[in-house]
Amino acid sequence: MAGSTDWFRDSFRTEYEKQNAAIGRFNLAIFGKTGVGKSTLINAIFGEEVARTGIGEPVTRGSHLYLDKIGHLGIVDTQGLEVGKDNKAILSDLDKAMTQMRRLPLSEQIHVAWYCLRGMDRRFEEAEADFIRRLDDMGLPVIVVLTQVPMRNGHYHPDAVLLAEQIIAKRLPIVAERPFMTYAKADEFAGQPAYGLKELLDATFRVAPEGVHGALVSAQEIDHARKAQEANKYITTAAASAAAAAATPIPFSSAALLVPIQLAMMSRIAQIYKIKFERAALMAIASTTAATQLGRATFTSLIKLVPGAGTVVGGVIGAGVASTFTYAMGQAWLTLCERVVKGKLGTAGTVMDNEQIHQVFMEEFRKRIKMGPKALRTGSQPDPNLLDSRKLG
Ligand SMILES: Nc1nc2c(ncn2[C@@H]2O[C@H](COP(=O)(O)OP(=O)(O)O)[C@@H](O)[C@H]2O)c(=O)[nH]1
Ligand SMILES: [Mg+2]
Repeated sequence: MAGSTDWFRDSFRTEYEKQNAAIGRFNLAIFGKTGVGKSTLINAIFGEEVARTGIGEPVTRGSHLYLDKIGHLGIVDTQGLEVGKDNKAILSDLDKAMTQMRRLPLSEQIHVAWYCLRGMDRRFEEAEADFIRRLDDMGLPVIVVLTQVPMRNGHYHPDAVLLAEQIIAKRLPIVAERPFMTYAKADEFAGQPAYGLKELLDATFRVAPEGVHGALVSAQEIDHARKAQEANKYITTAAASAAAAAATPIPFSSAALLVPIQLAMMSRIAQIYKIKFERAALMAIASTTAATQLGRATFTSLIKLVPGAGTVVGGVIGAGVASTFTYAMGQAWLTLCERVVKGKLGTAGTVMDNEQIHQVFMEEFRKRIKMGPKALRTGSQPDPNLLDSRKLG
């Protein structure tokens, strides 16, 4: 039945859009001369897609600063102005932009600045120190990044160490009071692996406002543990919401009331893993629809698999079942998203891939409902028994 799939897609889209807005955007300003490796660095941390997009739009009318929005990431870059040559113009444009942005929501402001220098390049000039001090004056946390620094046997190239020492000696208002050494793209010929990216990302997290951490978790592609942690946070929230919904004094007789909660959770997780709507929708349909029932969404009927669900009189769901059901859905979906992103599963859409997606999802789902409330009680999961007794009381 095409109808039920359409209904599913529409509901999923609504939740996906809501979550998209809720996650917001992390905006990074990046400075450094042409060729130091800014684009390479951005690509290494935020993915290839960033490079393929356009130059963005001026942050304010007539500004030489451009904001390029790529999902939950915003990159503020200079266009037609060169750091070093045009510092005055850049800082004046930035000052104007920062003042205007102060009145906007957090996601529309600039949160962190990376000031990039090639580790092997040259001396650190006083003009650069001034530039950095001005960024700090404007309220921007500044991270100094030394790019393309060769490293061997745990030692950085001595030229880069000298440069770093020069910078440290200036006692600038920079994050960690020192530059971050990086090599963004492995050089196979030189046998130089990439390094320093995780440290740079961690430092960025430390100084980025709490309110955009979720956006930064989604935007970055190198720290999967952070993604899983963020996803688990939302599964916990959704399981608690489901339990609360089931525990309200007005009894309901359908699992359908849990659907918006679960769709919100699934869209949130999909976006944490940068899975676009079209793909996520295909995955969700394939997950919850058996190939043998082509086109017939079984999203709500999965609840019958939860122990205890079948015995409830009149189909009224208890808080424990609602919570276990949602928790299992979330964990199965998380596993699926992780595998898809790591390229361990094909793309949804073909019969073969749909079958595989369905199998992975169901296997994980069954595993989680068996662990059920017991798994929920340990750790920080909501206690379904507690919520159950609240319902009875
Ligand atoms: N192997 C390697 N090449 C790099 C690295 N960083 C930059 N490059 C190269 O240096 C050149 C300039 O880098 P790019 O990122 O375009 O500099 P941008 O002008 O600051 O954006 C390109 O050819 C990059 O491939 C790096 O970490 N490793
Ligand atoms: Mg570039």
